[in-house]
Amino acid sequence: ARFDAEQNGKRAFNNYNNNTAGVSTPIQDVLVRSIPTLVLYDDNGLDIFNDITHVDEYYITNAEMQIFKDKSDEIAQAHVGNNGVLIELGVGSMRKTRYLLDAIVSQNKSVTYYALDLSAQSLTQSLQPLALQFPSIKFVGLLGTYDDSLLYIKDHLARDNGSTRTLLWLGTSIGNTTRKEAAEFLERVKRLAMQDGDVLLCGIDRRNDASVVKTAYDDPKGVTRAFILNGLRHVERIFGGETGELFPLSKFEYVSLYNADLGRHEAYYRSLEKQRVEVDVDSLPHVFEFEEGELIFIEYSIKYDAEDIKRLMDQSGLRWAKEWLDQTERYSLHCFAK
Ligand code: AVJ
Repeated sequence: ARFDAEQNGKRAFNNYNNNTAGVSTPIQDVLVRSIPTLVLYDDNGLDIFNDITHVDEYYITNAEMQIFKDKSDEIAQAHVGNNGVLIELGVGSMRKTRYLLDAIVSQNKSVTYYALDLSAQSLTQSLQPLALQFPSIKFVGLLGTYDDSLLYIKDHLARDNGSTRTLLWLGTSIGNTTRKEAAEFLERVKRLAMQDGDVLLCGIDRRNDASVVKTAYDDPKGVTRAFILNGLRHVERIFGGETGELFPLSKFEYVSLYNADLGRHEAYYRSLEKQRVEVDVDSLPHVFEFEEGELIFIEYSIKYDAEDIKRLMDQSGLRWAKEWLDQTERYSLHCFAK
């Protein structure tokens, strides 16, 4: 299944225009316009995100890695069946997946590993070295969106006698959608891709100190800033513009806010001056006008405490089974069961 980022981006950006289906996020009781978060994840954005995972201030990656390093034996023992199927929603860098695969192989289990991603390039880059390192594991790449893959799993991965599925949704990817959307997504995962006995291992960032979160999303080296601003380059391409032509960096900046009450980091663009951006939408000329200082929403990174997780379980119908914390207790890997 192929995902057409250009088409999707265009469709979604159109909503921004009439502000109906586009997200509106209340900031100080003002509704702001928004650009779909997805524009951050073009090939260049995926590369910069990979750089973020090497930034010390972005504690999330190290925390999750440490959990897999310490707990993979236990996880593989209890939650990966022999002749089982592993399905990772979004492959990312696979640095932590190695620990789990190591444990599986040393327990002499044979598994098939399905890795899903939006980018063919990152699927190939991630899976090729793993296939060499773990010859006893069968690797299959799935190119497409989460929802494409849930349907694929439902239709093609009929579960034969007794083997179980272990789904992985790591890296606090859940944080990019609202709490309501996250619960709805988990409900679909449960309904379409899980059967009794299957589990979903879900890596989720906790509601940490505001200063810790703030530094993670506005790091001193500016890697996060580069990641967010790259979204504007992608939007320009979607509109057929040249680099820096429609949204020059002299006229927009990155704004990072941590809303501790709501437990979420919010990323915005700020228009540095009053300006008009002229584009074509479906071959018709269209003008976007921005006020000086106007914020344009681009991304949530939503955090979960124990109460939030409980609500997520109530709303999705999944059953909470277990959790593992990293040493700093900032991050948790949850095991949800059907
Ligand atoms: C890919 C959603 C896990 O929200 O922590 C990192 C994306 N944005 N820095 C996150 C992101 C800015 C990241 N996720």
